[in-house]
Amino acid sequence: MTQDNILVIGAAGQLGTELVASLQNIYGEAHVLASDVRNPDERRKQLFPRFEKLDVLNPKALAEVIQKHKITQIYHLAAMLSATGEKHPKHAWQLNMQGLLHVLDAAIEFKIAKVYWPSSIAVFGPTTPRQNTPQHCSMEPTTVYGISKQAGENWCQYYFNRWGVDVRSLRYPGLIGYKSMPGGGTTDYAVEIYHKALFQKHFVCFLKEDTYLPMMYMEDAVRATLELMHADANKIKVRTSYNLHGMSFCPREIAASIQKHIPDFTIEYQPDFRQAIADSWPQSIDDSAARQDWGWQPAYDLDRMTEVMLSNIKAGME
Ligand code: AKB
Repeated sequence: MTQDNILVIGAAGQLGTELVASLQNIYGEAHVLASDVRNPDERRKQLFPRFEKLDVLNPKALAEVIQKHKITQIYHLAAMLSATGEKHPKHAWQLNMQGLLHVLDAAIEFKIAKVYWPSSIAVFGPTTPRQNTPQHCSMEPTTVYGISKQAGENWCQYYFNRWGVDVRSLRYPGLIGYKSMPGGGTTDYAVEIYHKALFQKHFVCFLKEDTYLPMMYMEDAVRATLELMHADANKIKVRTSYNLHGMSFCPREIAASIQKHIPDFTIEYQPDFRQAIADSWPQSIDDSAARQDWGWQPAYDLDRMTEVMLSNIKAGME
């Protein structure tokens, strides 16, 4: 059996930082190459013993990295998220779409065994059923991020059907972890709130108190990603992207969960342009296809996540 060599593109982001560590545990540090458009900061220098600076919009550079490191699997995570995408729509489209196409073309050219590419609940829109959103339903995304993810899902399916590229994907809900901060998303409040609760005991929320959104603790998200990637190819029936559910809560409920540990924590609401994005997204997700096809089962609920988030952020402060 040939040794797998994994390339993670966009490794310095919120998901990449955690996924790289899990991939290192499975494949060994020597076989996981982290890459990002920027050089790593001091902390990530320690986390990424093998690193290449790489702009996925440069297909020649991508080809060189793949050949130099004999890459057999690619996790392509680089993307501009929903809120930042609305400020730079053309650039978001270019990065999210062209980046994916470069990776899929490279997968054909260099016979990459497996590709992972994240999609998002942002593929859904106002005409989508908002409760228990089905795997297959109306999708009319309102953000450029959502449009790019929806188009990307169809490209993935097309490359699989036409050229047999084994590309797999999950529609992530908002991801919440303590190891790194997200950047430019609409669900980011649910990470920031824990830091503000511990450091300032007060949080100004950019969404209204009763805005329910699908969310997931990072450990569940990383496990889902690896379970999908390690499933037998014949079990993967969805070649666009799988719905994935962890939990569903609103700002008022996450604040109440934090108050169980920090009773004097307070929250106020000042909704901004991200409210309209959140209002266009589902409140909860039906992920029965993922459960049936490759056995998905989330482990964390809101209170368990709150405990882990607060204790780990606190430990980092000491
Ligand atoms: C965002 O808020 O843009 C992301 C997402 C739901 O994909 N976290």
